[in-house]
Amino acid sequence: MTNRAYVIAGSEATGGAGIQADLKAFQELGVYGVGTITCIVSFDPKNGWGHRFVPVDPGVITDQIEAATSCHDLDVVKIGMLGTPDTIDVVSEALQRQTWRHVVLDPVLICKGQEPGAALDTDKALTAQILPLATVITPNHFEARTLSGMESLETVDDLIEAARRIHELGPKHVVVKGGTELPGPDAVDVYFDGEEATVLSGPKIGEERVSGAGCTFAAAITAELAKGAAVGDAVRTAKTMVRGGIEQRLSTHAPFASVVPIAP
Ligand code: PXL
Repeated sequence: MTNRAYVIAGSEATGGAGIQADLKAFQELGVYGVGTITCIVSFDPKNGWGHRFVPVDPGVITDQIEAATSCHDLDVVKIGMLGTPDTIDVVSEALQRQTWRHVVLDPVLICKGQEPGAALDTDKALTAQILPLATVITPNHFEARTLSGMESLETVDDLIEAARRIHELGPKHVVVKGGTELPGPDAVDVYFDGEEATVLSGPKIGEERVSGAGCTFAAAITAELAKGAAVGDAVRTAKTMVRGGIEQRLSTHAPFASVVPIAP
């Protein structure tokens, strides 16, 4: 296991999403994972599993990044949940201290249980400071609508148009995930590489939302890129992995199941 992959993301205390899912996916795909924690999310079982969110002190985030990047030669990084404008400031600054072969951005705007628009300043900072550094971005339906400025995404052509618009914001490779939100029997993703749009589709596995699927998808892309895969191939492997992970999902005492990252 000589390839190393890096993730800067939040901790999610149930183990289903966040950096816990990322590091499992890295391990499954045979890369050595290095992680920096930006924030701690603990769903509250006494309060409808609502979000409890604590940001890590920006200085401590900087220290973690310093330790990770000084200890290892890292050239592929996944960015997951950042959570506050202060965190975005320090992560953006740290990313610009070295060159990266790939920065994979999972633009986590809100998590399950959060109100849309709850964090508008964070969304704006992410778009202004992190998006231009990303080489690959993996927005879900909601994030694609927000980032593209499109009112609704109902068809595959809408997903393609959203991917084109997000591409114009900086990232060379855009994967828009239709997920369960797009009407129809299939889960459809669109991969746009700046020239060509490729539609990746497979039957939906129920309509239930599964925690950690998006995290695992971007983490799997990151791991494959760390091993030297081309972006299109990495995206296809990630889709297969998430599909298997949803099929084998873990039911929990929370109102959502957890994806189980398993190498395809
Ligand atoms: O699934 C998005 C996500 C990412 N990262 C963390 C989270 C969540 C959703 O709950 O808590 C830390």
